[in-house]
Amino acid sequence: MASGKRNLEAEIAAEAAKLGFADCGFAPATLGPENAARFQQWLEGGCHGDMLWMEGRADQRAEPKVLWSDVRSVIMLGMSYAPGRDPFALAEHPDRARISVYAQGGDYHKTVKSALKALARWIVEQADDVQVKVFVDTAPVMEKPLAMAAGLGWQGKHTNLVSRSHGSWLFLGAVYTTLELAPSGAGRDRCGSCTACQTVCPTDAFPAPYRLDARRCISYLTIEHAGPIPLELREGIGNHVYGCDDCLAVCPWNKFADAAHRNRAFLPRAELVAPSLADLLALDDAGFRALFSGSPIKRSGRGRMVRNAAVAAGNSGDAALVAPVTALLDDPDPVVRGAAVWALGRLDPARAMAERANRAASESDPSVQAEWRLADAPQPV
Ligand code: B12
Ligand code: SF4
Ligand code: SF4
Repeated sequence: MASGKRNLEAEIAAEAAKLGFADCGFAPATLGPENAARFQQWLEGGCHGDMLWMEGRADQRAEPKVLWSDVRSVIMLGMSYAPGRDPFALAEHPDRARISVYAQGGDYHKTVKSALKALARWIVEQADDVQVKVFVDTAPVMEKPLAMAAGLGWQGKHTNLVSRSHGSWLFLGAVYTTLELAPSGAGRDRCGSCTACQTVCPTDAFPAPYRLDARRCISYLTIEHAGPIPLELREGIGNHVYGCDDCLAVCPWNKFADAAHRNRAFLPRAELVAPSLADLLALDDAGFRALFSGSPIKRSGRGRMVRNAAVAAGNSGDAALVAPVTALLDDPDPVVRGAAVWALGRLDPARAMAERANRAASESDPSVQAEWRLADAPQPV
């Protein structure tokens, strides 16, 4: 170690860069009452839908010191997943499924977590009695406001962190530590008069800039939400089958993002770039597990993916999908059967009527019965 006073912040940032992080900053271990009040308002408005885990430990989520009283500083890390392709490229190919950029490669939870752990190990070796805890995504930690406080960028009107160097394409991770580190200074909002993310949203999920109603967000509907997708939002989903990037992808700050900075773990897997809806509709459990092994999609299960593919098929206007959708009318999962009824009503109303005569009376699940009743008044694409 060189003699003289150490610049531990610079050393940590250099170590983070070696571990594959694109950015690193330091924040005081507090988010303050304004953040807590906004978060509380969001919960009280029901914007979290059925993500009830957002309510549990809300006080710890809103304030780092409530989660861990010994924390003195927060180190925020960003890892780039900047895409090499236009995320809108498949919007005009309704027979193909759009998988959001973040889910086309390896699972970021694993990649970011293992890099955070390596950084934490390095930090505890630098001084006596230093304690650290690492978090990515699933812990009660508000990563976006913390990243803004640590100077990684600002929370854009789409609510995600925007970086001047990496646009909207950073995964975030946090290291809470007992070390006193000099804060980097908070990021400044550079959205200005831009409203691109607000107007592009296909399901109108922003009641106001900087505020997202997750219940209307395609990311929530296709990944987090377990039951039937609300009828009025199905059309807006288009051919998105897992997550959505539309509000991120239109952000003008992405022009500074370079796919060369993308961590290699997030290179897209060829079979997840433009999968055909017909193939996804035909997935059984084993096929689902094989296709999505090592991907974050695996966690959501086959039923949700096939439900989403059926909704996308209903939006496709593609007569070739009538057969695979019809096959799903006998699926053991009622959520899949229900989505298939809706899709068939859109793709081939006459066939839907014929199938209804054969099946509606013997259907035992109330949600699927409701879909058959709706199929009475089909809305062709
Ligand atoms: C719950 C969650 C979701 C939910 C809700 C999203 C949301 N906006 O809250 C759903 C399932 C919809 C979702 C979707 C996505 N998510 Co998500 N999600 C989370 C999670 C677990 C918690 C987020 C949270 O705390 N929400 C609560 C709300 C209230 O917090 P907030 O958005 O910060 O709200 C603040 C603003 O509204 C602000 N505010 C209100 N009014 C005003 C006014 C002004 C002027 C200002 C400045 C601020 C402001 O105050 C609120 C409190 O601070 C985080 C991981 C984590 N632990 O932080 C990942 C996380 C936010 N998700 C992430 C990603 C990548 C996504 C998707 C892009 C995935 C995809 N492609 O489908 C989409 C993006 C959708 C979108 N536009 O947000 C990344 C974002 C990285 C980044 N650069 O910001 C995170 C950080 C995960 C990670 N570790 O990388 N997600
Ligand atoms: S992720 Fe898609 S659906 Fe969700 S807010 Fe952004 S544009 Fe809207
Ligand atoms: S699209 Fe425009 S308004 Fe939305 S986050 Fe980016 S700069 Fe801000």
